[in-house]
Amino acid sequence: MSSITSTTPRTVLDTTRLKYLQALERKVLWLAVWMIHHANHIRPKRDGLKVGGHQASSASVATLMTALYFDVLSPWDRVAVKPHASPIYHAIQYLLGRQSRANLERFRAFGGAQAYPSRTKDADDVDFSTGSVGLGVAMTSFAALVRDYLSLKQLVAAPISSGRMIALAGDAEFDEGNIFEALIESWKHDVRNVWWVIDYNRQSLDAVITDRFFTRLDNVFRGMDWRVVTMKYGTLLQRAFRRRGGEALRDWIDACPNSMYSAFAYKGGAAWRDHLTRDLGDTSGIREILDEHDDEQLHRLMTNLGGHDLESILEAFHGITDDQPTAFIAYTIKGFGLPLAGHKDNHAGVMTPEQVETLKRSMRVPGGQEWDLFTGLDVAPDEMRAFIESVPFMQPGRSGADGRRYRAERVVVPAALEAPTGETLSTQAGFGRLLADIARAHPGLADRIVTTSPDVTVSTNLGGWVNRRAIFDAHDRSDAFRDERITSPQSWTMSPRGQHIELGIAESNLFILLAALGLSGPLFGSRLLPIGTVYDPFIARGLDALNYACYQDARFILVGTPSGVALAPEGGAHQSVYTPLIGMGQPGLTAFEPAYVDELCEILRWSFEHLQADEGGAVYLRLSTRPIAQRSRTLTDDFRRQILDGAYWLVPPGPGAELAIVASGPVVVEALEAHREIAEDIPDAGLLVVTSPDRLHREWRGRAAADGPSHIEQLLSRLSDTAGLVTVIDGHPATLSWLSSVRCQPIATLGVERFGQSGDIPDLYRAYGLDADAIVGAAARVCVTSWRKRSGRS
Ligand SMILES: Cc1ncc(C[n+]2csc(CCOP(=O)(O)OP(=O)(O)O)c2C)c(N)n1
Ligand SMILES: [Mg+2]
Repeated sequence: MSSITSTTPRTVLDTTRLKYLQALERKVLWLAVWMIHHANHIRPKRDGLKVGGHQASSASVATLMTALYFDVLSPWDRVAVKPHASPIYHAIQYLLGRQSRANLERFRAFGGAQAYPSRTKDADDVDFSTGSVGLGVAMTSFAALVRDYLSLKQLVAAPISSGRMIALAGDAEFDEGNIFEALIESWKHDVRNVWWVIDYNRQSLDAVITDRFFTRLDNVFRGMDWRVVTMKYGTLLQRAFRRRGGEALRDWIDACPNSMYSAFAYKGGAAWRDHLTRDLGDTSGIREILDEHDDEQLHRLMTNLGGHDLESILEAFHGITDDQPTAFIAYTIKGFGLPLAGHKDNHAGVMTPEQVETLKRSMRVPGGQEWDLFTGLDVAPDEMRAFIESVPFMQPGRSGADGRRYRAERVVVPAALEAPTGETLSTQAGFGRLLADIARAHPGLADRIVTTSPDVTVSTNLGGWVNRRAIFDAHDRSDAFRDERITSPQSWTMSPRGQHIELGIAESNLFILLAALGLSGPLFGSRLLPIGTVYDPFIARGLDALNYACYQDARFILVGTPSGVALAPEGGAHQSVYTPLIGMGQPGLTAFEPAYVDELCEILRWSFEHLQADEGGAVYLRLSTRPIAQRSRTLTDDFRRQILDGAYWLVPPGPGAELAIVASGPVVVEALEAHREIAEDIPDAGLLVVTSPDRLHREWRGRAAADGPSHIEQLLSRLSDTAGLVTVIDGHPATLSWLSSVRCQPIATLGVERFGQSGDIPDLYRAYGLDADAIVGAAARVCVTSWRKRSGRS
């Protein structure tokens, strides 16, 4: 166990408080173990699956989390708890009176306490969901950035503005690169008041972690101007080190490989004695230490690491009085205090009923009182109750009506936005103009918009907005190019008043920042309307973080642009193919792909409403760089509704028509061209524009028969029963292929399934079968099928 320098400051601890906390530490561990045991061995099972629940990972952080929740945290601090410590979190909330026994009895069952702490599915006020390792850790640094953004604009005040954002991280989470991306970004933004408490048990899921890694990590933190506080040894070991022979004992532990130390921690006292006698038996003082401790005491001494020693932990936490970001490296043992301790396979290990029985006896919990809050403690229940009521975390002022969640005021959204004019415009350019117009014409709305982009601000058309609303920075910085009178269309003034957060190229950071910005209302009581722009294909780079943001019900607008193969000459991996399917498949996200800018205008206006609705969510706009001729038309209320519902007839079909072309996005140009050709033979053919395959599909699937036909059923009912459909999208054809099931109609689906060629649009659309010829050809084929169906031939 190689050493990292300890910088723990010392403060005096109140011994009575320590007594309560030590009792709670035992109770928290017991309840977590029992919760998992109950789920695995007592609750009836119906499907033969192991329930699981991470007893070893839980035991690892029982002391750290007891210290945090019962002593250190203020009501304004926010915590991302290590995913596999969920049982400890629930046990603590149960003790605090914020979780029910019924939910604990249903741990990992439908509707009960969740396997991984969940903001949306748990009842006990989880601040940040965790589960996909690494993301919760990064979330705290972005939440701190959002807190600072709000506070520098005086949208929140103390004490909310001084709340710490704390991650309780597993050590293997630091194998995830996204943490380091977040670390760099938070350094660039000079983020303050973040703590990362690392449960350094030197084990991951499969194995014991390599020895040398954490000495490196220490340097990484320091390089980013973080303070590093290492809690390596507890008070028992520190006392032993001060004795004769203590120095040698310390060196022995420091030199002990992680895997050996873990193995001894599993085997217990006799193993420690054997090896210490063999290696240090002749060293003066060691024999006395060994003789004074029986096997059990020796085991307790040798496993007395900082992360299991309340005194050391409290000293370390309370020793921090400034806002410098701080990493606490807490040495722990996975499974500490349980028979699973230290075993390399303990991650998924669940204690046997016999082992739980033994633990129960040692916890002095009589049969039938396993869920009891105060049984078996050295403190009288009344005293403990009073102590719990007095802990800082439980003091009044904790957020809004729903426990720790605020209900932020709504931002008023205008009834209509004015669509930018121009004969030829891409949806991306239209978006840029719309935002710049909002900045000018709708200050109330604009003040709450915050934009962000991973180094593609200019190329996603946010330039006009940034020129008006400036870049956010904790400090005032002028634009050197402007000061030097160098001509540029972009003004990059930076100040705390700025409303665009510029990120480095790391899409994962974009989505975690959107998650944090999109929760600013419930987390900090002040609503923001975040918009993030990214090249559409690179959504895939941050997909898990996008999923993470949506799972937490964060509210934001994601703009994917350029999209499709229509960015033509760029080619290669800049082309996006299956993002429409992501838009349809991602829960919590509503996807649109407008063809025309007036559609986008209404969709964007609606999105600002949707972000604020109780049953709302996040929005994804897939926009194109392809300039197309705009239509001059008036948006009636009914037309707007249809745009939002997901489709409208651009060219209505004649009654009972036998063919319709269905187009989504700017490929409507080819659809119109093909439609003109087809109309010579089939004059009543229709052309349907799909603005949102996602909303159209969802409403169709979710609609009860009693509620009448869905929007798409109504639209398609204008066609004959046997009419053929030709769908076309600059994206994966499966996006629209489901349309054939709505009325069991023959269909031909055009779209992109390969990618990577540079070219111009005519060449690429020909190569991928999206041009007018391809549409006409598909129409001919589908008409034959349709005719066969009509005439009863197969
Ligand atoms: C992104 C992701 N990949 C894989 C997993 C599966 N997994 C769960 S826990 C774990 C190891 C965690 O080790 P550590 O963070 O050290 O936690 P410990 O249980 O040791 O406290 C892995 C790989 C996951 N949850 N998330
Ligand atoms: Mg670990």
